[in-house]
Amino acid sequence: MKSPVIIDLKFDQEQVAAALKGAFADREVINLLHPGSRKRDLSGIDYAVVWRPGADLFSRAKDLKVVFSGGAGVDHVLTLPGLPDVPLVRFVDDTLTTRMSEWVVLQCLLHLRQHQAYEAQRQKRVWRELVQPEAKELTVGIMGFGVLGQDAAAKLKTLGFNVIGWSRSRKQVDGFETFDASGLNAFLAKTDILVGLLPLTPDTKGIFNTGLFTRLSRKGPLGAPVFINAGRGGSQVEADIVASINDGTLRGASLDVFETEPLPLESPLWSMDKVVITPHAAAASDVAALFRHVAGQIERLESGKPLEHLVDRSAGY
Ligand code: NDP
Ligand code: OXD
Repeated sequence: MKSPVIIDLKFDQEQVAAALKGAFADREVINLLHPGSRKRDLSGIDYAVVWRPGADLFSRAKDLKVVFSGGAGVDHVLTLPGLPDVPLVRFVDDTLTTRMSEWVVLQCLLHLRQHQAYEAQRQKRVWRELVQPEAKELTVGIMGFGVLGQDAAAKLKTLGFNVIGWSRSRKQVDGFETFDASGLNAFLAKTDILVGLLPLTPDTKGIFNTGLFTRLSRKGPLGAPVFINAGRGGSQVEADIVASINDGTLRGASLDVFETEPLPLESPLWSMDKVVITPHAAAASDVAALFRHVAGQIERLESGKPLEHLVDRSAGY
């Protein structure tokens, strides 16, 4: 008999219910957010799909063979108490990648075209044209040149931006200058718009701080550099972002992720004209696509093929 799949996703439950119709057609689905499944015996079940699961999931589901993350990032899964030592698969899918690239491209264009400054002028009914450099005059440096970073890079390049990438190991990607971890200073010195698409790991925690911002290029046509982050909030030091914008080290920022989410009401970031804020919504997981991906991986495993998108636990992503 085919093992059921446990679903423990703190997502919009209407979306989950709609996506579950027709998903996993040939196996039972146990949605733990259904009140009826609270007392269900979860022993003997092989698979769980999780995003901020209940604290007792792993003590109830003792026989899991694979854990699937409901998102691309797995920092929230790796820190779960009782996480079994089984393969952990993250969510990689065009639906998510495309959304992220849309967000990154949008933010780069907003800063290139000085949208925040025009918005401030609009509020004061000021009619004044600002300097208008071309995309090709700016270098976008992407920290985190993985699935999302490389797709965003390709799309930015078609708009004319010069794009460079930084990752732990050096990547060979046609058409892009790339840097490995040891090349950080050289990478930063060339970067006018910094895009963070890094996972949160012990190595990337707090990496976006004043010390790093001061090493960015100030030679671009807009002067001070811009910081854009949609990786994880734990990688940024928000007090440093605020101070760096106030003292001109940074020209502005676009932030989708925060040290504490939701962003606390008292955060000074909320009221800064030069900051664009979105509520961790750059690339939400499409639940139907997530279930297709999980079903596909289960099919692979059960037909003797290796799982894809496995997380390297020692690296933390
Ligand atoms: P990948 O694993 O494909 O890419 C991660 C990249 O970061 C890789 O290039 C990796 O280097 C690099 N990296 C990791 N650690 C370091 C380090 N210490 N120093 C230098 N580079 C490092 O992940 P994705 O591109 O799919 O996703 C990236 C992150 O985006 C996710 O982990 C998640 O946190 C975030 N995310 C945010 C969303 C949102 O809505 N805001 C939605 C989806 C994801 P290497 O290539 O050498 O391994
Ligand atoms: C993710 C996210 O990791 O939405 O997928 O943040």
